[in-house]
Formats: sequence, structure tokens, C-alpha cells
Amino acid sequence: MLYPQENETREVKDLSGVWNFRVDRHSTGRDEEWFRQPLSDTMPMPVPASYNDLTQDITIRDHIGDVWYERTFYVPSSWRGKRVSIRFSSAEHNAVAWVNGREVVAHKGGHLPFAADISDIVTYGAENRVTVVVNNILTWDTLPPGFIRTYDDMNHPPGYRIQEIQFDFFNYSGLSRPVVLTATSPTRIEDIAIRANSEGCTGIVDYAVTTTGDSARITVRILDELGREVAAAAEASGTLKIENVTLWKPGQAYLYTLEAKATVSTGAVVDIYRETFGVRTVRVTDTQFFINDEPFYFQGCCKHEDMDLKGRGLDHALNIKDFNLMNWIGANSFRTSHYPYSEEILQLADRTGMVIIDESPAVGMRSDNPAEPTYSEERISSRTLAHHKQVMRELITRDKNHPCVVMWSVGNEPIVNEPKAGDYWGEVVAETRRLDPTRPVTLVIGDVVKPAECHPFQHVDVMCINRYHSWYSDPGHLELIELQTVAELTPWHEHFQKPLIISEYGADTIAGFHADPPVMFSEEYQVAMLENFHKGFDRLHFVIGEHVWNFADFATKQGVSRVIGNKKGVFTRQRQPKAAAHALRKRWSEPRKKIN
Ligand code: GCB
Repeated sequence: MLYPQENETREVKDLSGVWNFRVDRHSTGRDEEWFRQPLSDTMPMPVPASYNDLTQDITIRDHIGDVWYERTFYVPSSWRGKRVSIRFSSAEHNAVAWVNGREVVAHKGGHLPFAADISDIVTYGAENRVTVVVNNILTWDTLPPGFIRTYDDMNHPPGYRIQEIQFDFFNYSGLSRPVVLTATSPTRIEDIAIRANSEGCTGIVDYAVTTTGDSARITVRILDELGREVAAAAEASGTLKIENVTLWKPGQAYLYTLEAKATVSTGAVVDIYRETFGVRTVRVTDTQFFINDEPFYFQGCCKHEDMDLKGRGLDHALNIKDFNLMNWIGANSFRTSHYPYSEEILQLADRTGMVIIDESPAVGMRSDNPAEPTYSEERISSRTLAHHKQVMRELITRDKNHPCVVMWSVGNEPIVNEPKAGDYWGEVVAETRRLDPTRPVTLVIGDVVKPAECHPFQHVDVMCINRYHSWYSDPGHLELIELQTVAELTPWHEHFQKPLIISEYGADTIAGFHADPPVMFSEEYQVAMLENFHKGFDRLHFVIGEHVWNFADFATKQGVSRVIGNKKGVFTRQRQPKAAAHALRKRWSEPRKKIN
């Protein structure tokens, strides 16, 4: 799905701002058809933002179920005859939208965009109303999965229920990314797919422009960063060559623009779309990851979209600060743990040369009862699989043209040793490859099992493994990390003959807590832990990357091991460095040394 773009043929109206908001405390809104009239009893609520942390009402923060958003907007008279759409960049997790009381779109799953044609529903030159119900309930059929636990005992009031989640971040909800109106010609460019790589000094650009509406003639041009035309064609799809191509490289981004024009029989240009892309190749061997035929070592931190007050709400200032901090620390990459991040973040990565592992929201795929299997019709079922494939389709449709995305991650830390795990993940990986044969695929695992028991890894190109030596295992024993890293990881490579990224390692650290010799939760402990892991990584030739958990402290559900959130950040939630950030900056600014 193309990003909303404003140009000489396209208009965008941003509906960001303060909307009317109502919590549906008794789940009556849908039956009472609240979308028919303006909502009553509302409170103001910003969009984009998660709503959870913005009131003083704990029952709003922890609400399970529907919330309603509404606002009015004008559609200019000049838009009559155009194709008018409303586009939601994300609604967590399920949503239905009505315009002027008529349902226009329903979408399952957060973090990915959806849109509806509302040309025949809006009133032009007048006020219109959009109403959206957003539901945050997670079930075994959603991604991420979850389930509702209801209690029937003396210790809980009648009907008491909680949302169980098996992932370690707060279940923020709402309209966390922009909502926009777009106006295009009824005959328009619907999608552009670009696959660009290089042969010698020549860029080879396979492209396909799809249109909707009356037939249109498509012409394309490729422009370099100075706006000079470097290739052109008069077909909707084909292959273009860029002589003396400038490659997109990690830390050295170079973006070309593919400009597509749709012309109708009268000779009028009715639509133009300019899609940026980079020329780069990606390749994996049994021990290495190559970008443009140069070995690439992933160094960086996993992240979250997370901040005080806004939760997961899109925040350009925060994103710029984060990219500047990642640059300062020497990070060249990150994983979008544990869900697709905003399109605006990927645009920043394209532009700055940050390398991305793009992850689906499949996190917490594990049975809640060790005696019962995860992969069964009661839990992770054929319904979950069908939805997972749909999510991969939406993710790849959205992100396929971003040069920053070098690998798809189909999920994080599922149960891997049940025999059916091989079938489930095999199908997800196969679908991912079918949709995009140009990028490698990975799955991130966390369980400590023997390699032969990890059924999904036969299907992936790169093994991503999360390890918490001296934290969740052998707490306090920093001296074991190097030995355990080398002893445990070596058999994984021997068994699968694939390269490996340590996709998480870290320690909760309270900024300002000090202890020397190091004690868990002190800044010194976090530094010492990372350094001991690094000694292990540097001895392993098949380790192609290290992503620290986590870039910054972040909000989680409440639990006895979380002190107002997860504190494994190397930056605080307010983005101030802990000692570990300085230590990483030192390591990542020096040339990497492998011992063997
Ligand atoms: C993990 C998870 C991550 C958690 C982290 C932790 O393995 O992938 O979501 O936040 O561990 O801190 O426990």
C-alpha cells in the first residue's frame, strides 16, 4: 500500500488533532449503533497517540474492549469527482470505521495501514463525520495472541476478567498513527513494486506499476538525488538500467526516485507518484551476511515504539532523537521488535542508511499451560496461521520498496520444540518467500533447547537467538557468560550451517544505581555483562550480529520483575545514556576484531 503523498496530482488532508473519545465500558456501543449520531459523553483525545497513559483514570488505562473515536472534517468542493479515501496507518488492534454513519472499513491487526474509498459517502463542500471503534482484545486468533481469563471464585468480583498477554511490553491501544484523507484521480496509480540490485557498475531496476480505474498509459523515470533523469520507460512494468549506479549502503544512504505518471486518452496526466528506493543487494552464506557483496555485521539495539504519555503514538521528535542516538552510539541496524514500526521510521532509516530487520507482530506464541500444546485448534491454530499469512502480506505490501529492510523476521520467541512448530513456521516462511524472494527470512527464538529440537530453524536463512546468561539463568554470574556463549552457540551453527545473530542480550539496570564489584541492576553490571557477551561473540566466526536488549527502558505490564517497566535500556525512557551506552559507543566505534 502506497504511503499518502502530496504532489501536483494528489492531495492529503491530515486528520491529526484532538478527537472525541469515549470508552465503551459496558460494550454496548456496537449494539446501540453509536456511529449513527455524534458520540455523547466524550472526552478529548489526541490522534496519533495511545490513549492509555493520558488520563488519571486507571480504568481507562487498563480498559479491555472497545473505545470510540470521532471527529468531523470538511471535504473541499474541489474534491468532487475525485477518488477520496480515508487511511488509517494503525489501529491497535482491531477497528471498524464509519463515515457519516455508514461502515467503510474493518481491519484486524494493529501496526499496519488500511484504507477505504469514501468518494460516494462524503458530502462535498460540507462537514462530515468519521467514527472509529478500536478494540484491544487479544485472542489466540490475533497477532500478537493473548486470551481473556475470567474468574469464577470468591477472590474476584462476579464476571471479573483480565487480558492475559505473553509478551513483555504494555498493550498500548488506540489510533497511534496518523489518519489522513487523500484525494486522487479516479484513474490512479495503486501500487509500485521495485526490486533493485546491481551488476558491476549498473543498477538493475525491475519495476511494476499497477493502476485502478480507466485504462491509463504509464510512463516512468528514475531520478537521482539531484533530480537528474538516469533512466526512463513508457511501460507499466519492465527493467531499467542505471549506469554508474550509486549504491545504497549501510550508513551511506543513496536514494533514487522512481516517478510514475498515468496519462489518459485525452493526453491529460491524471496521476503521479514518486517512490524512493535504493539499489543494494543482500545475500547470505553459511557464515556471513552480505550487503552489496560486503560482509555486514549487525550492531545495534532492539527497540520499541514507546514513550512517556504517548505510548506508541507517532512522534517525529522522538524518532529523530532516537536515530541521532543510534548514530551516536555507533549502531548500524535494529530490529523492529516486536511489530511493524511506523512508515515514517522506515523512511528515516532509508534516508540515514540504518539497516532494519522488519518483524511481524507474532510475539508470545506459546501455550499458557505447559501440559497443553501451543500449536493446536485451541491455541495457535489454522485460524492464527491464516491471519499470520495475511499480516505478512500486508507487511510486505507496505514495506517492500524500503532499501533499509534487509530481512523479514516472521516472529519472536515462539515455542519451537513441538513437532507442529516446524509445520507452522515452515508455512509462514514459505508465504514470506513467495511474497518476496529477494530478502532473507529469520525467526527469533529464545528457548534454551537443543538445535535438533528447534523445528522452525530448518526453514530460515539466518538464526536469531536471544540469550540472557547471568540474568534469567545463573543470575549474578558474569564469569560464566563467555564460556556459555561459546559452548552453547557452537552446536547451533554445526547443526544448521547458518549464520547467527544474537538478537537480544541484556540486563535490567536502574539509571544511577552503582555497585563495584558489579551487582545486578547496577550500571556497572550492565556494562560488565555486555562486555562478557562480546568476548564470546568475538570468538565465533558465524556470529554476524549483536543487538542489545534494549535501546531504551520501556513500559510493560505490571509484574514482580518489572520496576515501572523493563529497565534493560542502554538509554532511559527519556533517552539519557546509562554507562552501557558509553561502553557500546566505544566498542562500536572501533574496528571489529574476531579472535578466530
Ligand atoms: C525477551 C523478549 C523481550 C523481553 C526480554 C526481557 O526474550 O523477546 O520482549 O522484553 O526478553 O527483558 O525479558
